[in-house]
Amino acid sequence: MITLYQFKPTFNLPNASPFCMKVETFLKLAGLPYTVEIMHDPRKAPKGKLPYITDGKSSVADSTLIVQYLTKTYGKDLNQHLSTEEKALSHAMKIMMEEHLYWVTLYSRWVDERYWPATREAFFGHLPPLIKNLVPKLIQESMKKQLHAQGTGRHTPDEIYAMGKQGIDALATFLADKPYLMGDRISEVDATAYAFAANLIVPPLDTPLAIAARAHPNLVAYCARIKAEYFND
Ligand SMILES: N[C@@H](CCC(=O)N[C@@H](CS)C(=O)NCC(=O)O)C(=O)O
Repeated sequence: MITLYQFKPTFNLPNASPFCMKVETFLKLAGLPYTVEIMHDPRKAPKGKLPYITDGKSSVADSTLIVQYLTKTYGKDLNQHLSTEEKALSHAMKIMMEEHLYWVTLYSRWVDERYWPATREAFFGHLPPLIKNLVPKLIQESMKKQLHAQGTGRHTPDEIYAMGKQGIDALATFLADKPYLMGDRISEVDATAYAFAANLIVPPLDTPLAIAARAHPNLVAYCARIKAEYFND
């Protein structure tokens, strides 16, 4: 049995971590049965980040490696119908979200003081009073360091949000009026796109990124469609 280790559901989403939500979405798209184990401390994960899965004696960390493992082990290639060029294109879209949109989203939640209090409450509100004052601050510092090392954290808020909006607009433009990102049939990149788009649109945070994403009716409808089709439980 596949066990998915991930954070608790937050912000009215299956997961406020787009990488965890991507893997859970992939499992549903592939029709693979799984159970979920909630973890609060990613430092206990094999690579210090969530998600990871176990499957019998196998343990796989990192959403992309998990999808590769599941694809190979269970013969669930969701990209089978795509041409080589379409595969290249969907890979580029995936990387745009996972390596670019991720960081601007992280900035909006963990650094921008307008949205940090709501983030702190959503992620740490359940903790006992003493820890509740200490732990969020420590993790916020770690996020700031990661953002600085990656580079996004060195820009001004206006620059960061302008870059984020460009990515969101590109995603919505590429989706256009297609039901799924690569056309009429759902494919692997939809797991990433749904996770990232829903993580902008659904949480009760009116960040500039959320506003930019909600301004695209096709993106909003896309999220609603995938939720209705695959997350009706
Ligand atoms: N490349 C990894 C990224 C996973 C990742 O960044 N996970 C975040 C949550 S969204 C995490 O666990 N962060 C904890 C930390 O950085 O301490 C993947 O695709 O799974």
